[in-house]
Amino acid sequence: MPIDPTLPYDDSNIFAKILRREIPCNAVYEDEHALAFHDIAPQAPVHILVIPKKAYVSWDDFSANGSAEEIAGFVRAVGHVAREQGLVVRGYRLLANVGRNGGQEVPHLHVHLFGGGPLGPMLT
Ligand code: DGP
Repeated sequence: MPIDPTLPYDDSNIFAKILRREIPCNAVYEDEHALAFHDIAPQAPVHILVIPKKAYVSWDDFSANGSAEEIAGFVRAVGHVAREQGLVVRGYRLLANVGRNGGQEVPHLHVHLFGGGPLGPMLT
């Protein structure tokens, strides 16, 4: 069920639990700003989710309320993961679903990183 992005942050969401290490994830990268891990239901040969360490509901929340340092650190982390995964030469796709029309299911900002092969017109 897509989320209502106007609701306050709910720290019982699944990615908050992953950040608190209450449930496991298959992590590929972590730094002070971001955690990256494999999507549980991959839609491409490489399908990684990159999430900020701090509590932001969505891209809208993060872009409005994140500090310049957090935003820069997060954007750099996404690029770093793509390079580390060897996706740059053949290319990749980034996607952030926001709210109901965007189809966002988990109310903690996440950027989908797709790659590893030709991608169809739409994913997730
Ligand atoms: P979105 O529709 O943009 O909110 O995508 C949520 C994604 O999160 C979806 O591709 C599946 C993934 N996902 C949901 N629960 C878990 C989980 O417990 N672990 C991992 N690794 N991914 C999850």
